[in-house]
Order: sequence, then C-alpha cells, then structure tokens
Amino acid sequence: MLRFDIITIFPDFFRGVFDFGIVRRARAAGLVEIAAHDLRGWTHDRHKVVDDRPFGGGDGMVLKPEPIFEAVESLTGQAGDAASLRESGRRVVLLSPQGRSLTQALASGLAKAEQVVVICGRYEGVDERVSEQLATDEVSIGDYVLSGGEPAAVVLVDAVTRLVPGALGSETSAVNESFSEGLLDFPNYTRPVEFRGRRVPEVLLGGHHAEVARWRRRAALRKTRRNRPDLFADAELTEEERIALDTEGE
Ligand code: 6GU
Repeated sequence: MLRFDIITIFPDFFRGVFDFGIVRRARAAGLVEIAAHDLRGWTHDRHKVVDDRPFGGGDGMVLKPEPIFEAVESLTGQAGDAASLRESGRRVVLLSPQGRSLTQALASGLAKAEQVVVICGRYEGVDERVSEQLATDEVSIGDYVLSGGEPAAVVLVDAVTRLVPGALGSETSAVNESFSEGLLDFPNYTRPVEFRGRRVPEVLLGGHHAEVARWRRRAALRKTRRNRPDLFADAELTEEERIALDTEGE
C-alpha cells in the first residue's frame, strides 16, 4: 500500500479529484491511500499564519518553514531530514517551478515508495530550507507557471498511482505506452472506416500483424519527430526506419 499525504493551504481543492478512473479503482482496491491536509493545522498562532515576507525584500510572500517541517514530521512520524526519510522508504516531494522535471522514470521510482508526502508550494516561494533539508525531491511538472503546486499534485498522484502494481488491471500494462520506449505512442483509429472524408490507414484494416507493427513504429517515429524533436533526437532507429522516414519526408 502506497500512502500519499498532500500538504496544502487549499485542502478543498482535492475534494473529488481522486474519485475517478484508475485512481479511484486503485484506492478502492487498497493499493493506494490519498489524504489532503491543511497546512494551517500545523500553525500555533491565532491567525494560522503560514507565510511571511522574504528576507532581502521583494514582492509576494514566502511559505514559512516551521509548519511545513512539523507537518512532514507528524505525517511520517520521523525527523524532518531528507536522508533519513528516504532511507525509511519515504519520499517528500516539494512541488515548485524550480524542481527537476517530472518524468516517467521519476514517477516509477516514487511508485516503489511506502509513503509519498507532497508539499504544494505557492508560486511566490517556499523557504529554501524545505528544499535543502526536508524534501527528498523538488519537482516541477513542466515549463510554465502555476499559481500553486495543487494542480501539479493531482498530476503527480495520477502518474504515480497508475504505476503501482495492479492499478492498471491485467488487460493493460504501463510497459507499452508513451515514453516507455522514449517515443510518443502510435496513432489509433476506430470505426467508422471513413469519417468526414478521412479514411483509416489501409494497413490497419488488413490484419497483417507484422505490417501493422511496422506501420505503428514508423507513425510513432514521425509523430515524435514532429511534436517532440527533443525525444526524437535520442531515438534509436534502424537503417530501414531511417530510410523510410527520410523518403516519406514530412
Ligand atoms: Cl510543481 N508548481 C508551480 N507553482 N508551478 C509549476 C509547477 C509546480 N510545475 C510547473 N509549473
């Protein structure tokens, strides 16, 4: 059982979001447990203050370290220290635009943990000692700015949960999908064969498995070259595939 504990100033943001699809099923099956916690619950003053002005000046407010350290310590039952947290099979993920990118490989590592504590930062910032001392991972979900880590937490929990063994069910496997081979998925078609003047590629209608596999591989390569040149640069192509793509152009 993998337990997610999300620390946020907006716990209501998460009401209902984990009640659908694979995440719902994984929860129902007891594969994962997900709880959202109000950071203000770990303050000690009357006004439940969680932020303060940045030293050195500047706009915006910075999340204070004390409530965040206390939250992590109470949710993990151990000292707030990244090295010892990691040793006990726990991960503490600080979500921030300054993090390293969330990848399938990182999600896969997190899926092997006992507990993942997720700290939702605010875009103005989080006291850097959280990153220095408490977080085992500082993670961003992409090169754009969110107002807070909450949408990123939903993304992370989804990406990790579907990699927990049993979450996808027996019929599907996370092994053959986008990124598992460093390429985008091949395109899919379903009925009708002709829709608004556009036909499904003939090869897919024939039932020649080897031909279908070859077409899918080339289509995935073409699509990756067009939409994700960064991924395409690292793809390993056979000589035949290189020639096929070059002669097809695009
Ligand atoms: Cl994790 N947080 C914020 N505030 N913005 C982001 C992000 C995270 N990932 C991409 N943009």
